[in-house]
Amino acid sequence: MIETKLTNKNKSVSIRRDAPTVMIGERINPTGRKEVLAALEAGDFESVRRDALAQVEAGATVLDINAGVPGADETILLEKIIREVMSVTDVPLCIDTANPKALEAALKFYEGKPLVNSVNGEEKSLEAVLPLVKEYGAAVIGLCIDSHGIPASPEERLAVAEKIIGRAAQLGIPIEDIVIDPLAMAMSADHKAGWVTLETIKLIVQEFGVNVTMGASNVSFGLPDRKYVNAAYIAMAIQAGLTCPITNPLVTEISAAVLAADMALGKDEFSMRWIKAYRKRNKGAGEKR
Ligand code: THG
Repeated sequence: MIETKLTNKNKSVSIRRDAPTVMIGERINPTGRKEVLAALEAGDFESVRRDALAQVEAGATVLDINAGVPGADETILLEKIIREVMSVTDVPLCIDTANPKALEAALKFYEGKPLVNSVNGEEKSLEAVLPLVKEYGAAVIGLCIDSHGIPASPEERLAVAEKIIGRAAQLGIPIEDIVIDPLAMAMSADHKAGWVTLETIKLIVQEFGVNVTMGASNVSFGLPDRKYVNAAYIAMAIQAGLTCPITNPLVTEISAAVLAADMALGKDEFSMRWIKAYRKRNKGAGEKR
């Protein structure tokens, strides 16, 4: 069984298909969230610290950190946000940046093994990111996209994953340190988008057995009542082989769907995790059925 180990100074997280799903908290991301953008532009890091703590409290065991504020110096801002987050929690981090300079600066001071988000199948990306992953002993997310764009078919997405895994191997990066992202896109824009991603996950698991992540909330962009769509979809994706979704654990429908999916797949002995989460949700509300 392939195991991806991530660490921070004091905490270690193990991602594997026979263990509970690892939720990577998505909320520290100004691209996806207007309030975060406004706070960061104002130099206010209180909301970042609060978001970090709240996501961990809600069950995230890794946090995605994205510092993409237009016009800001990403190298400086990414380091600042990571330090702020690490001042309140010690879960391993997923460093979400397309900027190799900002990435390297973060890898330099990070104490442990982070998840680099991300590399893709384009030469430029492979050449910039994989050597850094090797040098700093990190794990990395490989996106199923290359210079031709996002492939339309599951087979073509698999081919991009294969290319990334092969190039990593040439540099001595072990397969367990590659986490593949099949790419989740808006189902409202393309009625086959959800299906293609699920089929890609199945192929990747069959072929490589590697861990699989994705921006699981992407599928519901443009739809009303996103939480129900996200909850159903994430459970289906876990059944297909998703092991570490980037998602919002504060949405109860989503975190409950993850726990229920894990239980259905034999990853929750005596339903302990489900019951523990139930008690946490109903803290102070007395016993309820
Ligand atoms: N793959 C990988 N990394 C990724 C993505 C991916 N990183 C970024 C993104 N996609 C995942 N992160 C988010 C963050 C927020 C949202 C979706 C994905 C989101 N935000 C709400 C919105 O835009 O409507 C706002 C929520 C709020 O304000 O609370 O949906 O695919 N490897």
